[in-house]
Amino acid sequence: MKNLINWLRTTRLGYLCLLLILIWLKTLFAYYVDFTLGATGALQQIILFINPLGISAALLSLTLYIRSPRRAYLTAGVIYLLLTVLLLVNVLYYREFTDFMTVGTVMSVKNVSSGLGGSFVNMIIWRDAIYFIDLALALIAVLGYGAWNLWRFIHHQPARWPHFGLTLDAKPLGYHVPQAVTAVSVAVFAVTMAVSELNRPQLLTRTFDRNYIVKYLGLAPFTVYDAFQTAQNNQVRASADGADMDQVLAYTKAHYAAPDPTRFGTAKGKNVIIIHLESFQQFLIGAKIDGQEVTPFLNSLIKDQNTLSFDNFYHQVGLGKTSDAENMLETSTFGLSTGSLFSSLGSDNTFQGAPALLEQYAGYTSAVFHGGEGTFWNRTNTYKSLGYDYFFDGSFYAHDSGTTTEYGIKDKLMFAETSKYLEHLQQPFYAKIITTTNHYPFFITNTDTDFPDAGTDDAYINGYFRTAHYLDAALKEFFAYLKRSGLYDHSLIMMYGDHYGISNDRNQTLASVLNQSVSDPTGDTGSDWTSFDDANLQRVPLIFHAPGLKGGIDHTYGGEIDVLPTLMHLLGVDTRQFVQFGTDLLSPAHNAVVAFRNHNFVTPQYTVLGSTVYRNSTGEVVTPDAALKKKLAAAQQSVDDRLTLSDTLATKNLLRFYVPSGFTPVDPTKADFTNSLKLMLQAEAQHGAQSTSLYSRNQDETAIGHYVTDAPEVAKDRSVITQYPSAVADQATPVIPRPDGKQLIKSQ
Ligand code: GP9
Ligand code: MN
Repeated sequence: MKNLINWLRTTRLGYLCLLLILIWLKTLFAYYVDFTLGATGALQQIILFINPLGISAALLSLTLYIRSPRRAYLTAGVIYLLLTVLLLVNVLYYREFTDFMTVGTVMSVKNVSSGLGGSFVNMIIWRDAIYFIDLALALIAVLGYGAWNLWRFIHHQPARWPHFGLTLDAKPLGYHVPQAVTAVSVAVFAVTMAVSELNRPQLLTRTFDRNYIVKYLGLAPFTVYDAFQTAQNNQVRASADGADMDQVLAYTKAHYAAPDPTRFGTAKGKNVIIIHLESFQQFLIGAKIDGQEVTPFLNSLIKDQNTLSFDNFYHQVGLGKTSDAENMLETSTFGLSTGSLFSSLGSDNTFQGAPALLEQYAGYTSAVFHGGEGTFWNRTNTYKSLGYDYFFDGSFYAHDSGTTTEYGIKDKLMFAETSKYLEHLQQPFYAKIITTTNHYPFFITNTDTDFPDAGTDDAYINGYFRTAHYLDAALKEFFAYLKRSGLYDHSLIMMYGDHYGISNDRNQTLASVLNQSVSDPTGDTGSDWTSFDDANLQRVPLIFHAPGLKGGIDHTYGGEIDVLPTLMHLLGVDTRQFVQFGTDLLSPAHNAVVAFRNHNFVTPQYTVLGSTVYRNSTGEVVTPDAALKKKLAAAQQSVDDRLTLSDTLATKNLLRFYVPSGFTPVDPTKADFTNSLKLMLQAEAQHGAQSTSLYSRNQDETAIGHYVTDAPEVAKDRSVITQYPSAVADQATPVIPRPDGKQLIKSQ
């Protein structure tokens, strides 16, 4: 034993072994504690156990070729540091996204701005010390030595270097030792690859999901593989031509679902107000904490006879989360299998999005409102590509201290401030309002809500119900305003939850609150919790409300991909020639197989997760007979076809080869979002007596006086919602003369 410790301490190979053992242990800790890799059977367990070894050893062995001992030791330390950072970043990322960090995500981080950084720090919990305690101690030692050396320098004493109990091994290694070590490491890695290929054929060519690749090959090979894929993607685009588009068109034409004629056009000509309910899951509807309804307003709205809502509606986002939801809602094409489509393709791809389609086929003006950083998820660029006329980002909102939470302006203020812009939009308008308060870390003060704490030992779950309650209260105020101002009579309001707020690793704690949740037929908690229960919780609300709309709770199975055709048909816009992968939820021909981004799926009867089939009504695992197998294979095919074709469309940027008849492709360079207010007011002025904005219809009177909110910031100073923030106020002045010379736009 003593000899072994000495060997580890005093030889180069020993030092490398030490680092290898440490990174191996850390990785195994992550595999078993932080990641859910789903290794089943002895073979998979063995692969999982040894897969961190080969690649780490191969990388560390490279330092054996460095002759200078100090440089070799330092390089090995740096490699160890990088492997640790890769691991830790993935642990944190996984905690939020239940997936691994991809090169695409890293590359788009500059677009995603600083928001994720803030969340990342919030993600760290005590046990993460395992990953960096050694590095932290080393850093402290280095700093300590630095200070000591300064003292020694002043006192004319020679410097001393930290040695961490190691002795630098100055002996150069024989010529063959480095080669032998590298060869053995590579061989270990090759064996893991070969065994993986046997156990899971076509692992890399089919890329089932990231979990699989990490489970079989490890984190570092996954990252390298992913980088390679990204580079390849860039090439793919260059190789595309019009013939690829024909294949997509053949599919979407063949799978077009004609609208139910009794529903088609029933909301024709109405304004569309889309409210993006951040991180809002279906289980919130009807849920109670301490006997109090979490969402009393939405609960009553759903019962209203003018409300059409769906209770088997799933989010289908991938890693792009909010941006994936937005992309599906506005294009009826899927997000990417990796990263965010908005971030990676939003600036350059050709889109045929809802704002442009509704403008060109139904005369809508479009605007999108988000009270945070405009660059987040590359929104500013992507919204231009989608054809939005105006984007009111955080710079158009009062961002005084106390008015914001992490991702943007607080929801109550968001709706109130949005209203003073909304009233200048030409009608009919298509307006999307993105809420943010109900976002991880779900923080809200007692001044903003008095809703009770759910009392679990998970602060995020407790906060989630409180922020959701706050959002519900904000919606109530906004609806009241819409009614008082008169906008309500001419509007179709659509609300949807973009994705989960509570990630899968928290669901068991959540289950104790939901107990026999309506959205989980099994009522599982604790040890009988399964992936089926997780899948059930991926339901999010989809709600349409308009005076005169035929309401009811619709149990049709569907997902975010299906919203655009549903909405367009309600508005009376024919979708036959558009490239859409979803189908109208109200159509008799609707495809009720709901595809998750990882190719798992849900049908009205079954939930298929990998190779496991669950019966929806009972949650039990079923072994399909021949007939069911055939049915499920067809469903899987439909899922794969849609996802694959949608991916081809996006990665090859195929829409540049297709222009629907009567459509003019969007020119994103024409938009000037920093001047959104100015341009909107100019348009209002230029329309003169023909202007259809609420403000013009009210004889140039603002309706913002109708806005009632109990937000404490407004109680203190109402100008928070009635005045333009100083950064954009000059866009409303000087007063713009109307062409008929009759009246002037008044600034508020
Ligand atoms: C806030 C949003 C946050 O609107 O951008 O994005 P998410 O983390 O939910 O994807
Ligand atoms: Mn979101």
